[in-house]
Amino acid sequence: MQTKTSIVVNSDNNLAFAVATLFVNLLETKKNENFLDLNVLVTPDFDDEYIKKIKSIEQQYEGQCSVNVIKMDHRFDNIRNKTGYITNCAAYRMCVAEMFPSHHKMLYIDTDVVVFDDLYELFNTDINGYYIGGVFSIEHYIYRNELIEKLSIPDLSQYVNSGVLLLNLDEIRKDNVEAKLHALLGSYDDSVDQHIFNKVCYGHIKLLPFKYNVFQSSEWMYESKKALVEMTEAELEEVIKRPVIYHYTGTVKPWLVADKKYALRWMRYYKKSPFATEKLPLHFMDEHVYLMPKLTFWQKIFSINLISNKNNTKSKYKVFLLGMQINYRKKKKQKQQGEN
Ligand SMILES: [Mn+2]
Repeated sequence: MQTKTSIVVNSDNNLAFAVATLFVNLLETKKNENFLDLNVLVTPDFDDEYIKKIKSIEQQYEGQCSVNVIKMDHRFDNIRNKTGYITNCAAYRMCVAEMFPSHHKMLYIDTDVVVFDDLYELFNTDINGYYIGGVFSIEHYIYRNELIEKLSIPDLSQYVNSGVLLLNLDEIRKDNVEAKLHALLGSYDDSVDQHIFNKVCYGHIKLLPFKYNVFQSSEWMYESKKALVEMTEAELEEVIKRPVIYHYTGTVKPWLVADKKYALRWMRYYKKSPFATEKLPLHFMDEHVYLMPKLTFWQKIFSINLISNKNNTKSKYKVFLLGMQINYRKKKKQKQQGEN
């Protein structure tokens, strides 16, 4: 049976390569019978060359997907945004019902993710009676008292991360939810869209399994098992061993830091994307850093490094044990030969 999954992302010029990488990632991990309806809402100044490149994925994976790039108008250019790291186009996910009038349902995904499995099961989740589906943000639970007050909501039991949102567009249209979301833009210094979604949609949010949005910034909670306060052992195991969407929440992205978890997997999809021949626009990714082999256990304990001086005229070996340099040279003979 053929299935169809509708996905929407957003982007400005800086992250065009990440859109293409995500689309390739989705196409490489999808089941054969699942057709992908891929859409991206972009800033009004989005480069035409980038549009061509992103559209070319349709030919690259012929018959498996459709790719639409839609330019937004200027209405969000000047919204108040004090976050410093979230861009204004984050607000575009508040326009999906408006921009796709013939769709009933859509899956919004951030571009700072790595996807490990077909997403039809997630897309097909029953969200009748809800505006949105999302994954509970365990790290926000730490600030629950502050947040409950700030957002004036009864509790934080359904506070979701807005990087993966299953949007019930029929329900959103029926209650004019997008106008309510827009009205609150600029209200919070530490968030562009996430607080607003959680405030406006409170009581209409369906919690989705944790594996659909595993947070990089919550790694410490998974590792220390503090996450068990909010999830079961089985859910935690799924998050660690079988994530479906791994999300680089925070400022560290796989195109910036090569040794981050799953960053090489991200790089593999980037290399298959139409942006592979370009230098990454942000220039933070040093090719040799990501090609550098991981040190083995024994290499970490014992290593011999060739050290050159500045002008490369002299080089010598240094031996390290447990990261400390070992001085292996014999003591210099006291008598100075041939000097006098
Ligand atoms: Mn994100």
